[in-house]
Amino acid sequence: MSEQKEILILGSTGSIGVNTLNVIREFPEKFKVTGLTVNTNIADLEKQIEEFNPSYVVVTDKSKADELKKRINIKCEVLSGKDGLIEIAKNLNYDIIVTALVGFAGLSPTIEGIKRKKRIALANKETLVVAGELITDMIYQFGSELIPVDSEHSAIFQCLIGEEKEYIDKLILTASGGPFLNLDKESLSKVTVEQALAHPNWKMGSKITIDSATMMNKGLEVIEAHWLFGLPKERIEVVVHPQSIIHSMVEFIDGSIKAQLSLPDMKLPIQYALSFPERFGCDFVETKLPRIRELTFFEPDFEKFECLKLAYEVMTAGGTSPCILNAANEIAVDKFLKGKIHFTDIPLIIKSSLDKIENHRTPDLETIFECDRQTREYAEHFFDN
Ligand code: MN3
Repeated sequence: MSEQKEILILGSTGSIGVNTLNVIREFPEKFKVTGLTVNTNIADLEKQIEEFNPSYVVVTDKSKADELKKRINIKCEVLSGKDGLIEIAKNLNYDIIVTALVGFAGLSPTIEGIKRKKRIALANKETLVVAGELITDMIYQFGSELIPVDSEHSAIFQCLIGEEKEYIDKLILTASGGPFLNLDKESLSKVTVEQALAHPNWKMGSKITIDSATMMNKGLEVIEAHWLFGLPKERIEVVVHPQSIIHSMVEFIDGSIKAQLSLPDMKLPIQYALSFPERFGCDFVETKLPRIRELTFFEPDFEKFECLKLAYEVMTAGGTSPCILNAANEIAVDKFLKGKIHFTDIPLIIKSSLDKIENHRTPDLETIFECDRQTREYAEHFFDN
């Protein structure tokens, strides 16, 4: 990859978006930003436009988009709304689309990138969770490239280089266990938003941080791994590894295990998704193993972390049930963050949604959108009567 690659970042002011720009800043001769998108944060976007000079930006919130157009003398086009996201993915010049939007919103623009045979640097795990079968079929059909940005999946992707699929015995996803690893199940109902947001190892957005505390994040990652690497859930294991130094592992049929290690820093998997198959020299992190001293591993507690159990269950059910799980979880996490429900209500709402909303076996995109809408509506009003 000697020539300069053009990059479109969906969700440029979130934690993955900002780290992607941190990587791009280090390699001005390798990468150029052509498009950026945000929901509402036009203050940060304005600074990004100033520094990276994209030709197009999208602000999903229409009034904020109008405000941005008025406020500055920018040389780039400003689009708005969800249509704007689709339009930029469909028409802008770019080589790599980094999908770092939060939640389900990343699906439609990702599909546009796939149709254009672009490299998808996938940071939005919900895309594969809700529409894994559709997306993987399309990737195959259009011959586009899907490179994981999620640190666990990047680790597995790196461990698999030079290996045949038939040599894989199982994938081992590591989980930090989150802030409540050592709390007993009874105390979980009393935890506060502040406690849940205090992740021991990773600094991330609030939605994914709550998902880490419930271990739903790992559940979503198991589903993501299933679609990315084509293995059944029985061959995807979760191991709690509180130090977050091993980002994940692959065990091969001869019993040998490969792992990928480093201090936790999202810039590494992001950079690899942009530079692959090359590696670029950088000094973002320096992993001194004698300073870490100790790596420990535990089995996850499926009774305490019900969300992780539910994620494995929807993989058996298939169809739109992962979509129901995801939509109910997004609503429940939002309610918890707003202080409206208890931490332990999150799996309760998800379980009830899975019971109440119909599972469609082989859904098309329309069915998935409708299922998502229905579930949100149901979960939103769960405690109303
Ligand atoms: Mn992850």
